Parts: sequence; structure tokens; C-alpha cells
Amino acid sequence: MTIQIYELCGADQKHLFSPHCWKVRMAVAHKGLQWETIPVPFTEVAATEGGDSRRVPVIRDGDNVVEESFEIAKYLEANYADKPSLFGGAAGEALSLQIVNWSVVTLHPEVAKLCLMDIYKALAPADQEFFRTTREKMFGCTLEEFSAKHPKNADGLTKALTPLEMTLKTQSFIGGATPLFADYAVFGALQWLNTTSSTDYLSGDTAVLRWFNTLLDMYDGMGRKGKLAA
Ligand SMILES: N[C@@H](CCC(=O)N[C@@H](CS)C(=O)NCC(=O)O)C(=O)O
Repeated sequence: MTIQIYELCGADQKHLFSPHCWKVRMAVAHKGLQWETIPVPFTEVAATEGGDSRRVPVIRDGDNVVEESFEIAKYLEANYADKPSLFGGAAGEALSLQIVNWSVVTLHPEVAKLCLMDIYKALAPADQEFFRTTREKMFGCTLEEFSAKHPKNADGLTKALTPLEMTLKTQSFIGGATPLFADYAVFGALQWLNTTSSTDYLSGDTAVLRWFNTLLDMYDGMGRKGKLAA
């Protein structure tokens, strides 16, 4: 059965940039499952799968509808236990939650500082209006003021990535020898930047960039193509 992944899209439906959605499509690919993307613009997210206040990613797997990227990873792990593990056991699942939260609290703000206006420009007009209204309320200033406050260089992101750089100097993945959901959680944050900004903020001879490129190449180079369906 084909799993449907509802993913945020830009004006171009092939432009899939949501960090949380990337975590899920990497997780589904990791499990080797058949899947297809259903692109959803900002203004249609809330009503996904008959909801009224949903956020994406949402997946439909047969009769099951699951929302929230970490819940989806847990669902896939429980329901496709015979496929490669996303957590490597209960302790790995518990530790993954820490990585998920670290990524959202530490990396996401650094990424947003660099690409907020790029996201805005990539949206269809109705979605731009939605994005402006909701984000300006969230930030307490205009998108332009928010963007102007933050210099467009990699300093903040590089600093936030220091623990990951240290880890990846001694092991290939956060999961060890092979990637686990924890890797995809951090990959999602950086892929958000990669799919929205034309500047390569990850550069130089770093373990993080080598790791990121390896993940971009996985699953048929899915991360490089931003393709719609497996
Ligand atoms: N904790 C959720 C976060 C999901 C989330 O924030 N999704 C964003 C897209 S990246 C969304 O649906 N935004 C809709 C909106 O802002 O109205 C997860 O991990 O799935």
C-alpha cells in the first residue's frame, strides 16, 4: 500500500521545503516503503485530511492518519517493525526526542534568520499573505524588519552546529554507523535552508557538510531532487 505524505509546498508544488516534512519523507524512505507526496500550500494545511487546525506533515497509511513528525516516526517503527529501525530500540527512541527538541530549539531559529524572506518569496500570493500575517504576529515585527535584524552569514548556524560537528568527527552519523531518525531530524532543519536559500551556508571542510551531503545522496539522491514521489 502506498503511504501518502502531505507536505508543505511553495508556489511551485514541487518546491517542498518544510523541515518537519523532510524528516518524515526520509523516515519513510529509510523504511523502504512506497509513498507519494501530496503537496499542500500554507492556506490549505489546517484542513488537511478533513482537519481544522492541522499542521503538516500528516500521513495516511490505509485507514490510519497520523500527524506530527515524531509521532509519525513512532508509528512507522511500530507498524513496520520488520523494516530497518528508525530508533535502534527504546533507548534510541528516547534519545531521539532530545535530538528533535535540540534541533527545533537551537537550529530552527538560526535557519529562520537566514531564509525567512526566501520562504516568503517562494510562496503563492494567498500563502504569502497568510505567512506574513501569522509570522509577523509571532515575531512582533514585519518580515522585513526580522530579516534586517539578522546578518546573512553562517556564524550563528555554525556555532549552533558545534556539538554536531564534534560528534560527526568521531562517528559517521548521529545514529552511529548508519543514519537513524535523529539524523533525519537534524537533516530536516538544514534541508529547510538548503531548499529555500541560494546561498551555501554550509561550506568548508567540515564533518557536518560531509554528513549532510551523504544524506542528500541517500535514497536515490532524493534530497537533491526534491522529487515529488518515490
Ligand atoms: N511539531 C510538528 C510541527 C509541524 C509544523 O510546524 N509544520 C508547519 C510546516 S513546517 C506547518 O504545518 N505550518 C502551518 C502553519 O504555520 O499554519 C511536527 O514535528 O510535525
